[in-house]
Amino acid sequence: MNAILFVFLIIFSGCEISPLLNHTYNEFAQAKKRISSSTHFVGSLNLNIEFDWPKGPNGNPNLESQLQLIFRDDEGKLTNLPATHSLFVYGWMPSMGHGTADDGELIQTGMGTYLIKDFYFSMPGEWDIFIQILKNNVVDEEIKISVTVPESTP
Ligand SMILES: [Cu+2]
Repeated sequence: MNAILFVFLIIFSGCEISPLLNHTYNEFAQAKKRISSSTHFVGSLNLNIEFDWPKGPNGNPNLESQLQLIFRDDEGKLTNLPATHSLFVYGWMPSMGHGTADDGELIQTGMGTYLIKDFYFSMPGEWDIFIQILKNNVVDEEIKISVTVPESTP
């Protein structure tokens, strides 16, 4: 009888505190808010960011890279950042602890569409791109995207 109760308690408490279940739930909640597997969800704005490279990424410091950020609502509609908000994007190489040669210049190219041009990596390798969402010039949310940067991208 004691043995049965013991097994019962293990099963019961296991269900209640399982980190696996919590993990699955969080993944599910996140997946529901992302409009596609290639977008990143910005919780503070309830918007998705689509991230791509119109040019590069180029690890050769003499070759320009360009990043494009496209913001969409949960129905996929292009959406501008609110007037109170702005963006700051920079690159960082975590293994060596340094930044890029130039983090470039951000311009808006269309509804919900932003381009960072004149962006120059200082070398090829594993880089993190940080997208900071600022509200009244204070960082409200930061999104990190890890990229493998080759010497050049044809
Ligand atoms: Cu480096």
